[in-house]
Amino acid sequence: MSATSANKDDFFAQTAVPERFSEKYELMKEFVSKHRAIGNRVVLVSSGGTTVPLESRTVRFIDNFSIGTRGSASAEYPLYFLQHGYAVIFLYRLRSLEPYSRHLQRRLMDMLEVKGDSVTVKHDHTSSLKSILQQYEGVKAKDLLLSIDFTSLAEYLHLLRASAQILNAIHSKALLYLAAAVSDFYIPKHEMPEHKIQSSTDKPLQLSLQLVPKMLKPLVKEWAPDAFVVSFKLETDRNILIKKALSALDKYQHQVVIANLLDTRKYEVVLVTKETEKPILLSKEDSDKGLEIEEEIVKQLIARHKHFIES
Ligand code: 9Z3
Repeated sequence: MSATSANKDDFFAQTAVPERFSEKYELMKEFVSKHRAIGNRVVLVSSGGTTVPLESRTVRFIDNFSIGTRGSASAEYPLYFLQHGYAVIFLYRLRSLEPYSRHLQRRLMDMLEVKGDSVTVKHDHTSSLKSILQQYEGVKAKDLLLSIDFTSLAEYLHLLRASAQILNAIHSKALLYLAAAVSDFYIPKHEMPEHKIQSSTDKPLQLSLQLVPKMLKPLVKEWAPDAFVVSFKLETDRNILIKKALSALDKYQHQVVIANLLDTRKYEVVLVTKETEKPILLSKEDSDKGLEIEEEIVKQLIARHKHFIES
């Protein structure tokens, strides 16, 4: 596998505008302008992994580990803090976890039981289910959540650019929370076979991937220059994590990097700014009680975003 790099214009030129793009664009535009009119802040939460197709008529693709726990959990918390007046665009990988329904996805079968002719919720799950449904209904009634899906890297980046440009209309009231696990490598359209790669040639498969241009740069400089931007840095080596986070802040000049390690990401992150490094930890005890680290991450960010807007 070898890799060379392209610039962002090449990338967008080499990748077709995704299906249903204009419909999604209009939904985001309408959502932002509605919340702008009532003075709400809007947060874009990106979530889940991107695929990198190996064929135009895609049978195979490269993927990554992310199932969107961070993004889907985080999208719920600004809504818990309704007094902070946030609406959420949830840009997520299709079939990854989603806010509210994530609580049911793996447990639904254990929550229900058959009683005579009907299906009911088991007694010990009633109150948690009721609370999730109430929160969800409140969010729906106030139209505070817009979910937009993507699958491939190209779809994600086209939608990221569009949403950032749309959000710039609300200037500093926009918060971009980029938790999606985005591929660093891709195969440009003109180098991709149209049909399924054949295995009958007896030769090992050789792939040549290009480096995806770093989109944080145009995002901060051109697409949403007034927004509060939070990126995530994922590493597996603790020794380079903070250095890489600081280097991203220096290169892209945005506000915050949340640094996390693959193995400990649910219990430990560091909120890094140019001036500060703030560890956020979730104890085993709190985790056993069902608490999540995203609540504290979002609390911290809401406070910093408030300060950013005021200054
Ligand atoms: C993250 O670091 C997220 O916290 C995770 C969440 C993807 C680890 P899960 O979905 O995991 O809850 O299982 N996201 C950003 C990862 C990323 O692609 N960052 C790039 C990098 O580190 C640049 S923005 O270079």
